Amino acid sequence: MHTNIAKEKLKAGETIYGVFSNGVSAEMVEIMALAGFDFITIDSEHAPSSDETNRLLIMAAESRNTPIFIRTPNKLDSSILRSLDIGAQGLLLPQVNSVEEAEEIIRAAKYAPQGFRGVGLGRGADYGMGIDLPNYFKQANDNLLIAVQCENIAGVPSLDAIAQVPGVDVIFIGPFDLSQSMGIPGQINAPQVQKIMDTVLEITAKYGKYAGIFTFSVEQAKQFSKLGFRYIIAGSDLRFLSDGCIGAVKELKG
Ligand code: 3PY
Ligand code: MG
Repeated sequence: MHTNIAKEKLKAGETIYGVFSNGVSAEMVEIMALAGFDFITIDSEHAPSSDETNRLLIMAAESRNTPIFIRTPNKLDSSILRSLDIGAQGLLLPQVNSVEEAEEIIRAAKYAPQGFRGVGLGRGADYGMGIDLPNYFKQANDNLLIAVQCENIAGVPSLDAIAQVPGVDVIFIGPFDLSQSMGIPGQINAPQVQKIMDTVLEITAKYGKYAGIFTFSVEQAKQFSKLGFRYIIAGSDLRFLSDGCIGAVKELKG
């Protein structure tokens, strides 16, 4: 089992910067890892990648010593279990709007005593080869980095309780869906959206958890870091590719 270096960095006080893999490409995963991102998150909520492909993307990231997480397509126990069994070191769960949902996620993701994760001993457990079984369960629980998304106004009253759930490490703002749920889609700098960002920063600080957020802009990522966000996803492979293409064509053709 690989040590979750991204989680270690968080614990050591660093801000970690990640990137979404939406291109379903092992090569792009390797490039992002070699560039030095702290972690990569396969976006199986939005990208057309399923477990069969995800396991290859995970192997690509591991070959470049970079932690790789999965944003699951939903909050089902089976999606959580399959992502972990193929070797994801962390999860990002969309639309977590109640304490019950957060508790169920932890039950599905952690072995006893914290939860009831099904025991498969697949690739995430080195196929059961050479592992010290009694220690494995604890190590797997400790290694995992769980981020739940705050991206719906309906979940905001539950944030305080969600942050207190043991095993929830990060509350991660999805600014686009959050603003959409407030009737102002895409207006991520609107004061009412910013107010919820402040709330997430306050609540995570209060309970010793980490605040996370997504942005397409490197400039904004730096500002979020200054505000206290510690787990920042700054763009995606497809976005970097499209920016690079647009820039090159502009240079060539004016
Ligand atoms: C959102 O902005 O809704 C997100 O989920 C970003 O990852
Ligand atoms: Mg979202």
